[in-house]
Amino acid sequence: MLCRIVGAPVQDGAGRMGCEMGPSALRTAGLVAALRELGHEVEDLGAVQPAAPRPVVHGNVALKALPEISAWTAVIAERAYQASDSGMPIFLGGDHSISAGTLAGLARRAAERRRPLFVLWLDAHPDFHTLDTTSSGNLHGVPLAYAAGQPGFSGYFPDLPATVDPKRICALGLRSVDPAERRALAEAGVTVHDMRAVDEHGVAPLLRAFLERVAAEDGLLHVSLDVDFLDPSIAPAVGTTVPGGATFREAHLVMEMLSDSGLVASLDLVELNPFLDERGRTATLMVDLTASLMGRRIMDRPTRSF
Ligand code: 4U7
Ligand code: MN
Ligand code: MN
Ligand code: MN
Repeated sequence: MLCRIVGAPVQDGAGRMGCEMGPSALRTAGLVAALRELGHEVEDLGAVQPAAPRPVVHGNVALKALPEISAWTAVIAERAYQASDSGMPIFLGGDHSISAGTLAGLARRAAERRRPLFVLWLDAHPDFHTLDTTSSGNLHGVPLAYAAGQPGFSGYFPDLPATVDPKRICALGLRSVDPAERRALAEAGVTVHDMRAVDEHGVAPLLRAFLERVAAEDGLLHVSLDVDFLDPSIAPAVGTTVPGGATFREAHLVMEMLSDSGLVASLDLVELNPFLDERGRTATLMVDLTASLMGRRIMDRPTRSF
């Protein structure tokens, strides 16, 4: 498989600085070597360059860095569209606002190919705020709502040539959902598996049911992995830690099942804040999880099925 690495060193969408060092830390932790060891060809497309922000004013005075994130979204969307013309793009964040751009570009690509785009959102949070409902004003909390065509982005974020059907989104690992998000997710029909569901059923049947839907529709699957999907005890390098996250083995199992499915077309690795890491352990874990997703196994398995 040809892996195409795209850096998106965005940090203005998060509440604190540091995510702009994310791509660098993931490279330092050996991402490219890990992919090559698995037999993949790797093309490093370098970093997306920020575009000049144009002034935008919005009624929600809490919003932070709206002109900057709007400008980033436009350039990332264009790059994501280009990078998805062949191989498997891997986007290195950057805070999660980069997914406004990656999803916009990938949705455009999927529409052009007449294939349905599915999204697996691995995160403590659904990031399903609109510009009107966010009270923190941190725009890493809005990308999924934007890409899913929720109201109120028009004129502030780039217009979407194609949206992601909310019924083709599965959010897994949630444990911090704001009231406005809860309502919007239910109304839009997003599949939501919170940590309670993971505790009750285990991660495997929840993920398997979603993968079966993707396979049945011959979909393209995008995976967006927020560091805070993981429990903070194993992944401290994130600004928005929430206790009770995925364990080491739960996270690897998700990646291994995704790999076996053969359905994953693109990946975001986001929210890594290297300034908060402990001797690179979170960056290393993110690279190891990516390796599991790209075929690394403990033991060979006779049949590759999910
Ligand atoms: B992340 C939050 F209030 N919902 O809007 C908000 F809980 O990309 C968190 O998932 C957003 O890390 C987290 O600020 C965004 C908060
Ligand atoms: Mn997120
Ligand atoms: Mn999160
Ligand atoms: Mn976060």
